[in-house]
Amino acid sequence: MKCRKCGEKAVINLRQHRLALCKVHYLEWIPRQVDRFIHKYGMLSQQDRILIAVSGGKDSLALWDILSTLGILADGLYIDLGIDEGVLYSHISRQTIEIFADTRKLHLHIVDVKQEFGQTISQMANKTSRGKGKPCAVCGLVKRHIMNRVAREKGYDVLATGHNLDDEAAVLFGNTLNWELDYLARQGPVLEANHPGLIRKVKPLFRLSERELAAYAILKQIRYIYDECPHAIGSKAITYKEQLNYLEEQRPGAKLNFYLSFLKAKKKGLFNAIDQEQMEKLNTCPNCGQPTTAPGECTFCRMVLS
Ligand code: Q46
Ligand code: ZN
Ligand code: ZN
Repeated sequence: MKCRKCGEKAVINLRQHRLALCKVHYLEWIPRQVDRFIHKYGMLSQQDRILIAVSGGKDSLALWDILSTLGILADGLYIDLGIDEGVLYSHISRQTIEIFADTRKLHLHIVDVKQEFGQTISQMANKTSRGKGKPCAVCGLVKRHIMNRVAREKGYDVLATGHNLDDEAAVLFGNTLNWELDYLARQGPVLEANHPGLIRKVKPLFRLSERELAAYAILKQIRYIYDECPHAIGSKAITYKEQLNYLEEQRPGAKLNFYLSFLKAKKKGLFNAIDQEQMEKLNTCPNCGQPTTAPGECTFCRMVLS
């Protein structure tokens, strides 16, 4: 297989784009694609102060690398969840990110959950009956709270995350299977801050697949943590990804089509009524200033500060 641009040996064949590229042209193609998506979906503007949520995995580090390649300055935020039972997941992730930021002279904020709140994610989860042994719901809540808080306190305009097409299509698949209208209304590559306690969120990699990003990270020699969080094992998201991969094999482009068709329907106003309803239901937590659906303290404040 030859590179379509220069005729050299191709390192990757992108079936859905009918495009084979060599290393040099692939490493040029990815940032150009991301630049195109940033403009097409109005994700970032020149004056924006950008914060990237980095986990140590290939996607968020590839995003940081790609934005730097495009000359877009962004600072990083790593949340140390203290998930170090068995495998040293948080410890290794943190080291990986610190090395990445140091060698490239990038600015990194670190929030250590245990230090800040006196308990790790697992300890918080164990306090709730639903979270025992399954810390993901609590973890999601804590991460969202910290991201919004840090972004607001430190004066950032936008938070960028490394969600890729596989992540987004899997979430959409799950939400569609259960017709979770509230979640569907809130899903998308650009989430405007519809409350003063929230930061605007963007996902510049949402049209690139896991495979495309892994190839980019490896060819660019980015050192990232290969292991997923141990709590991700056996999750629904992984099952949905497997199902979608099967579909993609039969019909290249199926994942992207699924997601882009959803965005089209959304643009036509399919979820406008739910959006409006959600906005009207929003209250402000008197303690942290972030939005909450029920009046009074938000779930985070009730759980962590009690
Ligand atoms: S980090 Fe947290 Fe994920 Fe680990 S505990 Fe679950 S939610 S799986 S993205
Ligand atoms: Zn080439
Ligand atoms: Zn609160």
